[in-house]
Amino acid sequence: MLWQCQLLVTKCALLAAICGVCRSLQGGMLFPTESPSREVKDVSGLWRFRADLSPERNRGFEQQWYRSPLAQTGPVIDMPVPSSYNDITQDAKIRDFIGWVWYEKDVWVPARWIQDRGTRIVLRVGSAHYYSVLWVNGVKAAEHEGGHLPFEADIGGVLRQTSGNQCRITIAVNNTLTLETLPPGTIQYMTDRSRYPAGYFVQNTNFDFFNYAGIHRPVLLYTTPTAHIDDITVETTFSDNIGLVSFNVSVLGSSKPAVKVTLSAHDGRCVASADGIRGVLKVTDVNLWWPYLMHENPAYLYSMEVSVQATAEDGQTDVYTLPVGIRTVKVTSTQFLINNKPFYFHGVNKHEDADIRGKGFDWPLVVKDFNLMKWMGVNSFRTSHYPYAEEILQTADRHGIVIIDECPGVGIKDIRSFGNVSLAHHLTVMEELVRRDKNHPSVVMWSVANEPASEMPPAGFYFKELVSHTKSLDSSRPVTYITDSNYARDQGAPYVDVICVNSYLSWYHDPGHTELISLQLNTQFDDWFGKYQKPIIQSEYGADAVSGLHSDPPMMFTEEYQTTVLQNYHNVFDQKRKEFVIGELIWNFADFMTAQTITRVVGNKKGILTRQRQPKAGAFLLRERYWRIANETGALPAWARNYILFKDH
Ligand code: GCB
Repeated sequence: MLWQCQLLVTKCALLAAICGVCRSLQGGMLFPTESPSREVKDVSGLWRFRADLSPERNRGFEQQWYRSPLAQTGPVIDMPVPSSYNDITQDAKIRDFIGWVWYEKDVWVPARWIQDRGTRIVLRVGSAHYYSVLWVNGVKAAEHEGGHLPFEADIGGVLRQTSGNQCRITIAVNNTLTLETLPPGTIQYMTDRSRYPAGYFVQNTNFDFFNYAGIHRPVLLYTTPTAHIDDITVETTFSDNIGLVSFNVSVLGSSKPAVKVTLSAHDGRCVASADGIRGVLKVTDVNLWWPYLMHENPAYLYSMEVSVQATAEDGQTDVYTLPVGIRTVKVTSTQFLINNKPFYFHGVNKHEDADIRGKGFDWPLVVKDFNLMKWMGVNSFRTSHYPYAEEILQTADRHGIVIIDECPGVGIKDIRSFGNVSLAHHLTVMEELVRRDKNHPSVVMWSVANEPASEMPPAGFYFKELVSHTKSLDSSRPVTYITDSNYARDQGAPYVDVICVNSYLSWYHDPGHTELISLQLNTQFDDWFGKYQKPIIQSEYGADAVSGLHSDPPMMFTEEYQTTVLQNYHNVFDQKRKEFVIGELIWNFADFMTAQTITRVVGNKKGILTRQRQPKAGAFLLRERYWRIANETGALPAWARNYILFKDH
């Protein structure tokens, strides 16, 4: 209670106190890139850090820690950004901390940015978990709710009015979850004084990953001219060999901007151009964006340069270049079509998760993961259970890996989380997600939640609203939410385009009895298809395997048991993919950290790779299977045919 109140009180106080020279941005969410008119300065790196360990966790606000350098109000430690803070120290209090933590960094802002009044200076946080407040030189600049999406603030005004080039950035981040946050959680105070000391509380959640917190993605300073491109929306289609790219450009700071849009091919050749804030570009002999292993030349990206010339008085020009993949997505009652060809998801579920850095963005990890996925013949993944870093989606665009883009609606199990406040927040998060990710060709479907308690009556209304709102934001992609095979009386499934089902046969049900998988999985598929006549993805299945643990005949937790479960599922998939099953996503790509419970041995071990990305037996099984499936479709590029046979293992 105290926690929720404090969070809300702080929120109201902040809203009231938003200062005149800074404003939090409501418009587009273009990824900051450099161009002739834009500069980017990465201010990630080492920051100063303090967890507010006071009993109410609000000493920082009472003492206004943002007003002076953090080191003046108490001890500070080094904290890398981006990274979760939890696993950085040797202190269990920091690992398990709940409440406000404070980050601070001094950065130099180039003098010309400040001197030139025509330059907008924006501070952008890629993501911070969960609730954030941002100050610049002690002046409040932004606040943001939600742990997996970016937020930014125009800080030019405050820089010009305060101390000039050197600027002190302070960010307070609170990981407290409530019934209305996404994901939801509750704080439980333990009142039995014979067992718990005064004030003792725990955070309860209904999701199965560690609630890592901190500044998880890069912090960037970037500039634009004051008259600038705020947002770009593209939608693509094609007919015969003509590609069509409709675009819509939103410009701020200029009443009558002259907008020019040019589309260039890989070799730099301009293939289409148009004037105006909206229009359609026609590309003859189009190179479509194809998924990995579906075409000789997958992941073709055009470059769309948008150039905005403001009115004569200010004379500014802003330029932004967006990669554009031309492709279509359609769903029939039994198929998922990309560019009108059936697409079968042979993929993985992932987590943003690794040793030491937790959920902190890390390029070596991203590149390693894409190399592993391509090695295994993975053509798709789901961003279970929250939006991933934009850099990951960009990498997927460039490699042709298809994405089901999921919002953080995971663990919605309490009936009180189906209320109006939660729904309003969920809709806002979907808006932020679609605004951020709408232009990625790799993103082919929105997932609005994972395993909500969809049997509860309010779930029907809740998901009808969510799905229809998401469709109103983006009509070009199907919408789903992930259902649990147990929820036979699912209230939300009628509204989605694709049924995604999670099941753990012979694991959570009938543990040890892999001989039942075939019967039960057939029943599962026939029931869902019989009821809704919509294509089905097995969006999770798997079994824990502690790497190096063996037993034959297989026993639970061994590598042999994991492969046996997989094989039994695969036999059924091979029948049902001839009918209406359009994909299989293993749970999980890699082992990952969870809260400490009696069912988790230092985390969830359902990875086919260890947390350090070393393959278990299941990875080799899956690799053979995925390459074989890709081979069978007949669309495999020449270089990859018989890859499995000739490639060194
Ligand atoms: C699920 C959840 C996932 C869990 C997984 C498991 O159904 O969607 O978050 O980690 O099961 O291993 O229990």
